[in-house]
Amino acid sequence: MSGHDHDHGTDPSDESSADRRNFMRGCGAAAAMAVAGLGVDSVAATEADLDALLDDLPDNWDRWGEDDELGALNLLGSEEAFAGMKAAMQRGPTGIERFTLQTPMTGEAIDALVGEGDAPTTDTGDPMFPGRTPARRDNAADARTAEPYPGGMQFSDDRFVTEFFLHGTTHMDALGHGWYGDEVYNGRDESVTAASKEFDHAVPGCVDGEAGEVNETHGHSAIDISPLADAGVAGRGVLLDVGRARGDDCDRLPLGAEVTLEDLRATAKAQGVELRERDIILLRTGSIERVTDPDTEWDPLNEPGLVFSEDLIRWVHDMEIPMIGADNVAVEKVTQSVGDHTFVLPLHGALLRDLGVSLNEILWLEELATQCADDGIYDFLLTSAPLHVERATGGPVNPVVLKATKPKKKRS
Ligand code: UVW
Repeated sequence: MSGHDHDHGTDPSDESSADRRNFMRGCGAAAAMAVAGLGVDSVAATEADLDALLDDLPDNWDRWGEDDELGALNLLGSEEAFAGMKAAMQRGPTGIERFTLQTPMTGEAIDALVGEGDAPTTDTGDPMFPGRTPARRDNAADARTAEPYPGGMQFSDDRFVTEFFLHGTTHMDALGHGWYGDEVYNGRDESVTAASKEFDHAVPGCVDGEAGEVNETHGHSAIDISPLADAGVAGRGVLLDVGRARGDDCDRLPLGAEVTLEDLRATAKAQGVELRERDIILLRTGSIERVTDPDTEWDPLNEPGLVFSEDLIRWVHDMEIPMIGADNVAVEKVTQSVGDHTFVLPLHGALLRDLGVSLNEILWLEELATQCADDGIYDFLLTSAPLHVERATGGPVNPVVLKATKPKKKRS
């Protein structure tokens, strides 16, 4: 089967589908990037380079105590929630609209992966970082099988029948999800990402990246997604629609476009919105919208995204930004040149690991952005919470925005 001539109706028992699934199963982001020519060996930077790059830049380690696992979300308290509510209420009681920001999971897109190094493309519907497989869902009960309970009620039921990567849809990263050197956020040893849990009977697990029966599973013993799930997020969100400010006819940035601090500032200015301390930043590039547009190319390893600069990191720190979300798979551009070196995902190091800033990826921003462009109001109340999955490195999320729109005409 060639690159893109599959459809959602492909028989899952089809041998070639199964092969593709097995090829990608659990191979992980690093392996997928290696296949795509972006492995550690193929780029100039080493671990020491990231240490050197970020050495003089601020961090938030110990700021909220040596046991802290919440990071910059500590900055979202009552006043920040009030700022968000004020933004939602700025045009009075009428016209407040709700927007949800999850990119839909089709539950049918396992055949997206068409060969070594290929990533989900426009016809799959489930965008995610290469190496993670879209999950397929199926009914466990429905009108074909359900037996009525006493009184007559019947139920449908369903579950994922293939692996569901917790980063494989709109999600928040645990602060310990990305690190460099041998320490994760707040100075904990990297071994917290690989804590073992033993079972006295075989359970489904992961053996060398492959699914299999195991007596031991692994997860985070700290800096997992749980603290973020328990705390939740509520604050003043600001949409920075760089896609509209700098983009093409469809208001999307081209593949590979770099988004700088200057772009964020210029976009805020053009939109007439003030960026305030402790704002949650939502960056729209237009990238994820490409996935659902059959006429457009999408490349998860070359999406438009935020790029590193010292000024950006200092600005995020000084502005006490608690969370940055974006409509791409990594918030930042995957590969970035800084000086003589190429870095892969350096902002995960500077923001997630060092500043404890939460990252929220694969957001669906199209409708929110269209409304903002229509009424010129780019700030709102943003609420969100990832699923509480113990020991997990990330959590699926469907954020909710409450946003003022144009005042409704009074009824006569
Ligand atoms: C990677 O791990 C590459 O991305 P994310 O932060 O989406 O989980």
